[in-house]
Amino acid sequence: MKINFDNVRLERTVYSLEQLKTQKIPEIVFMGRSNVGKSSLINSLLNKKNLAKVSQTPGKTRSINFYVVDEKFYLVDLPGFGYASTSKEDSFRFSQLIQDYFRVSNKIILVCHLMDSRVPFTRLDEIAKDYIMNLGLSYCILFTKVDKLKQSEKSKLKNLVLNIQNNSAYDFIFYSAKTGEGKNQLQSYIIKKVIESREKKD
Ligand SMILES: Nc1nc2c(ncn2[C@@H]2O[C@H](COP(=O)(O)OP(=O)(O)O)[C@@H](O)[C@H]2O)c(=O)[nH]1
Ligand SMILES: [Mg+2]
Repeated sequence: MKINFDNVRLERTVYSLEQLKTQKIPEIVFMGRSNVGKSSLINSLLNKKNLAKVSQTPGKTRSINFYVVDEKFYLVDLPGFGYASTSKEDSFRFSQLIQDYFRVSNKIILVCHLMDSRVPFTRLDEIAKDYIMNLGLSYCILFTKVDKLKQSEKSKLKNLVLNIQNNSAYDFIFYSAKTGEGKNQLQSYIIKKVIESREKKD
């Protein structure tokens, strides 16, 4: 199967539970802390300049954006979590909308958790990761802005992940929206997941 990642349209922007619909094609979710590089990664993956807005003011987006990619899957762009000048880290939880989304949707085939390569596994990331794990969803980590890491730092991060994976192994990909590193790998990975989901259905 081929997927033309260039062929993409924003189908819906959702602000509340009432606007959520059950989907006919699989959904792949992108989530991460604000400023982690999510918009940049989405633009890079889909070969677009400004499909997802790259903003200088983190935490502004409160909606969920549903992009249809080549009519084969939804790329679901969740609001960045964890940014609120008033909230303490420990009181973090996903916004009501995000929780509603995970409760209502039954078409999620993969959750991509974006983490900043330079500051991965923050407390917020751990909480978000546990949340997804508890839902039993297929999960992977996209380490963003990897162009900012030295080779030695990259190896260190790789070893760290391999060490903490223990019995719940998950995939991870190093990505740079700046250099395009990881783009082909992520596209192939997504294609694999979409194919697997189709096979399961039959
Ligand atoms: N060097 C580098 N900078 C990046 C990369 N991805 C994003 N950035 C920068 O990080 C900042 C936040 O990016 P953005 O995509 O808006 O993050 P979002 O808030 O998670 O959507 C911007 O200044 C981007 O230019 C990357 O791969 N490499
Ligand atoms: Mg963004």
